[in-house]
Amino acid sequence: MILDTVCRLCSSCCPIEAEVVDNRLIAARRKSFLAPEKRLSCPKLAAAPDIVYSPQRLMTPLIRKDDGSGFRGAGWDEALDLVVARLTRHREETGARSIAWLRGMAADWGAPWDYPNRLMHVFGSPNTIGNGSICFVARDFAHSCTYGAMAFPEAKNARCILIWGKNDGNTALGAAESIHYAREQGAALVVIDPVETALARKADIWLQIKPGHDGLLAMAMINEIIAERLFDEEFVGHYTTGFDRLREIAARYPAESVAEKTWLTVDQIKQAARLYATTKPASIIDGNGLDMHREVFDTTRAIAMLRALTGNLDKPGGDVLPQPIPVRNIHLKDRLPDGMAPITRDYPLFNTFSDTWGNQVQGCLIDAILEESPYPVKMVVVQTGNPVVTMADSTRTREAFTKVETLVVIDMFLSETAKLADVILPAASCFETTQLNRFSIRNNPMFLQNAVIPPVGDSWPNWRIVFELGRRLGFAAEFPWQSAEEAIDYQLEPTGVTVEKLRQHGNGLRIEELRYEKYREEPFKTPTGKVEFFSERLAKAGLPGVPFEHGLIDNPISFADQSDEYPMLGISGSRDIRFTNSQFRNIPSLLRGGTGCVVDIHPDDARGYDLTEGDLVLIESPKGAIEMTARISIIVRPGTVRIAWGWGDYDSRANLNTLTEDDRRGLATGTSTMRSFMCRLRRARQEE
Ligand SMILES: Nc1nc2c(c(=O)[nH]1)N[C@H]1C(S)=C(S)[C@@H](COP(=O)(O)OP(=O)(O)OC[C@H]3O[C@@H](n4cnc5c(=O)[nH]c(N)nc54)[C@H](O)[C@@H]3O)O[C@H]1N2
Ligand SMILES: Nc1nc2c(c(=O)[nH]1)N[C@H]1C(S)=C(S)[C@@H](COP(=O)(O)OP(=O)(O)OC[C@H]3O[C@@H](n4cnc5c(=O)[nH]c(N)nc54)[C@H](O)[C@@H]3O)O[C@H]1N2
Ligand code: SF4
Ligand SMILES: [Mo]
Repeated sequence: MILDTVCRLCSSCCPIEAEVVDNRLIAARRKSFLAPEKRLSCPKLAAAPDIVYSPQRLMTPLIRKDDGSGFRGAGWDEALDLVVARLTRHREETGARSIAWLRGMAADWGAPWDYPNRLMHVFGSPNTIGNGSICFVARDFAHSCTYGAMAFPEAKNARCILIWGKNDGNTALGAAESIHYAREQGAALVVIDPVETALARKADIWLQIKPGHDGLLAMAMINEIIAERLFDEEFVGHYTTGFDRLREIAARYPAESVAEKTWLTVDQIKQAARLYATTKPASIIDGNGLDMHREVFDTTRAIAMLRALTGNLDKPGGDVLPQPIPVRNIHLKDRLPDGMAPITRDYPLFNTFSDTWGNQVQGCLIDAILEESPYPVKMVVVQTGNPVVTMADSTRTREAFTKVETLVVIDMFLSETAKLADVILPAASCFETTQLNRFSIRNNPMFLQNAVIPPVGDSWPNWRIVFELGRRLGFAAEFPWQSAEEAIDYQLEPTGVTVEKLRQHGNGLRIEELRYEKYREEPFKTPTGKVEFFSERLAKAGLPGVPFEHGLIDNPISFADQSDEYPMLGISGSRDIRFTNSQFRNIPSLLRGGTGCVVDIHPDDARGYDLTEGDLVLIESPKGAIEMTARISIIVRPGTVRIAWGWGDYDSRANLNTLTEDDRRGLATGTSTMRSFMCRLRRARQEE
């Protein structure tokens, strides 16, 4: 049997066809607009049966033994009753807000995120915390502050594509297919990346930027486009506000003064700006290479402004504004007691820019556990995340998850985080779960993530765990649903669509015609109804009204730059097409002997540090040290190393986040320095 669903083995959410025989997943294939011979195939999806039926899957709930020596198996009743008892006890002792629910990215960045929010709100805690400050949500906030929503690059129809800190060939295959297609139709390609990726090799212009300095480049490009009058006067005149302020601030960042700081040449910067501004339509694909820097918010605001300046916003082949699905908000946030602030209260605009995305600055959870600031957190439920490996400053994060009085982890595997838990609840995989994911509701058309096989072992889908906890806590009225379908239908009611109908439209259901240039009929969803080059709201909150109007927030010598003691810049990457973040190193068909757990070092640096290919290298930052095998390579510049990401579950000595810091955070989004940071190298020992 062939069934339609959406893959959630990574956040790309590819629509797929699953082949199922006797309720067993046999194989799965991505759908694509390209002819079969041109389609990109995904090794993770090819390994889906190995993942789903891995002997390491957690099959029953596990409870830590009384003497602390490992876990014992338990039934769901016992495990859930224990979780409810702990929730109740901590609420009695230190208040409901001392309980937090921490969400990772995998599998269910969707409507099911709404379920824990609903549960926590009726329970009385504002602390459902996502990881958006380091993933794309900080960027989404920047787009939203500028023109009211996150724009989607329509690269397939673009004549010029700027890929800025994104590596779609490894991380988003649908987008990569669009880029290849546009390229075949003759589109120009500019890639801005400190690493020579496969896309960089194909580019007309590749800007090998100094890591973390994209904001300066964006401001210099804005300046060039304004100074040379290459902007779209009609669009800027009618649909934007704050142009003069932007012109004034951008003039402080001419290419001539920015080139050296960004490791680029004046010509390169001007050429890229001109090519982008004069080739229409053009789209900008911005990515996670811009995230995880403290300046992410201003950098990606400046990039958002480039789209508007050039009039590429909401045009075919440009960057299109979404037509979101009007689902019901089921968060019940009004049930929280008045004035109860979340632990992320220092980031009020980021907490509230979206009606349903909620609180994102994960680091605040660590402060609350370790320093009881702004107030203590005593119990954490981790759902679909592996914070001990994926959050900044792993040493501090591990300390917090060791200290917290009760830790519950909902996962498919025994991750490094799960190993610290008091209770582990086994989760069903994305192929065993029907849900609305974010991808399916952020824009038309809608797709259903459909359970194509039953849950493996005695695992439960995330939704069922949350609903059942809700009922056991006395909230049967708020969680009346006995199935995912019932809950989704309730949420979809305002749209007139049902799960049944979505199942009949496995290739997507559009509930509104595709429209471009919507701003001609309706205002942008910003306070002024215009694209905001200057934001009054941000200025009132003490943030720069125009990006970088207060200069760079970092002083030159900080954790994010080279220093005498730590002369190298470490780059967190690459995302390997075989793995998602910390996942799948336990799948032998994907692991292939650990290949890929390497640090890329330029030959000049290798000579300087007396390192050769295959050496085990000690990489040190002011926060800690890790070990990784050297690969000598010219894909990085001298002075920078690229360190493989996500290997902390496989080998804790290779956990990149041992090197990163969370001491200083971006003012708007609480983002810490995890993408590029100071470090130094030393030979650990010669490999045999
Ligand atoms: N230094 C550095 N740090 C980073 C990054 C980086 O590039 N460099 N990337 C950052 C980014 S962008 C992100 S999004 C985060 C990711 O951070 P996390 O979300 O913590 O990362 P994952 O490794 O994807 O962990 C997901 C966990 O969810 C489990 N899981 C998978 N599917 C399901 C499911 O259906 N239900 C349940 N309950 N569990 C499931 C997996 O087994 C895994 O243990 O890491 C961030 N941290
Ligand atoms: N295979 C696979 N797919 C994934 C994931 C995965 O782990 N594996 N994770 C998923 C998640 S959670 C996310 S958020 C997305 C992320 O997917 P992407 O946005 O593609 O992120 P990365 O591949 O981490 O980094 C993109 C590029 O940014 C570059 N870069 C690094 N630092 C800088 C910088 O300072 N400036 C610029 N301009 N570029 C820089 C890197 O060299 C890299 O080529 O992928 C999702 N898809
Ligand atoms: S890129 Fe691969 S793992 Fe990610 S959603 Fe698509 S098919 Fe799944
Ligand atoms: Mo992410």
